[in-house]
Amino acid sequence: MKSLKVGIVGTGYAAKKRAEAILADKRAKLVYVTGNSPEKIQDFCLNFPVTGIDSWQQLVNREELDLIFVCTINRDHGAIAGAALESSKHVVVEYPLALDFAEAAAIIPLAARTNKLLHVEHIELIGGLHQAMKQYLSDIGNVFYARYITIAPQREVHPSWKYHREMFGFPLAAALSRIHRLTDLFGKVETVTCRDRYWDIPNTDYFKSCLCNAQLHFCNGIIADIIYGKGDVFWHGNRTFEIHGDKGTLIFEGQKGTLIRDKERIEIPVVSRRGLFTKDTKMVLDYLTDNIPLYVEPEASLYALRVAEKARQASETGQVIKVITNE
Ligand code: NAP
Ligand code: BLA
Repeated sequence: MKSLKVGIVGTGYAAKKRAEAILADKRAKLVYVTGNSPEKIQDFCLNFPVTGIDSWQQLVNREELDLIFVCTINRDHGAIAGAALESSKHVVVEYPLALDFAEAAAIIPLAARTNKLLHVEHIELIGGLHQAMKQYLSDIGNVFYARYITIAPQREVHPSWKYHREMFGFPLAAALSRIHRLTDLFGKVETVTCRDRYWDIPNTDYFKSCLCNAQLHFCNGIIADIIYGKGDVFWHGNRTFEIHGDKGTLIFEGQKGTLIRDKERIEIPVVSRRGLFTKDTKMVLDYLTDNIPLYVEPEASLYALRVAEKARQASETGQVIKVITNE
């Protein structure tokens, strides 16, 4: 069987993981890569057997390519994914599909029109923590409250896209997995409130820290808090996901999971976060070669993005914002 010819946009962590996975799989062949700085493109080509190209506009129009991985900064996802679909390529894009909801919503029909795959990666769904949450959810009775905190202290913040308003985007659209984990578990959202705060680097679009705190009110009555923070104002990291039910509580702190019921405290093993890009890449190739369904549809990602957009509106206005699903 002919192997799928692959191009990658990006040279960072996600791009490297994709390249490793493609090189290890006979069903695909890594052909081209492009990125931001010429030095990083060159480094990438020294580390992997691949040809460098100057720009993503050139890469997405290469006749011979079948499949494009979009692994660059959030600001550019929508434009690149859209152009690649227009050029009749299968597209895999790291979340978010686009930072803007309307832009993302316009890309999904392009895939149907060209009869190509559009896969928005959501590795958090195939990770150990989420799988364990799903497995044990029925052990805690009726869920009424959830809280997901990710705080990442950084001692010296250098200007980078992850600390830039436009390139990173609104934190809950950028770090979309925070909302997506919750919508995957609890369904549709009725209303959202949110507050955010930035510690800006004066006279630039860069910041040194940010904090974003949203509360989602689900249609089934569940309340969920999302707390996202990073940067040099934080002195203690925290990655805690807890779900409270009327029969018990599930708490995951880092990789350590516990189910608490009556006097019981049951330890829940969680497999490591490593290997998820490899798993995602394999599932994409399973789909393209054997039609095996993928684990997530772009519409689910788009819904999370809608909630993120409403959270952004809530933080701008200080109001409770309705998430209307039939807009
Ligand atoms: P990364 O390691 O920082 O790589 C970022 C890439 O974007 C590099 O190729 C970098 O090139 C390029 N870039 C930086 N600034 C740019 C600019 N101003 N204009 C154009 N390109 C620029 O980031 P990453 O972790 O691979 O993340 C890539 C994407 O994957 C992001 O959308 C992220 O949200 C998503 N994602 C990542 C993970 C993860 O585990 N890392 C998980 C889920 C989703 P230079 O170095 O040459 O500047
Ligand atoms: C998500 N990780 C992300 C994202 C970025 C990074 C930019 C997307 C935005 C977000 O959801 O926050 C970047 N993650 C990093 C960096 C480190 C890190 C620079 O852990 C530095 C160590 N990602 C990795 C590594 C692992 C990893 C080394 O770079 C695991 C060993 C996993 N990152 C990982 C997972 C997600 C993610 C599983 C999905 C988010 C989630 O779990 O909710």
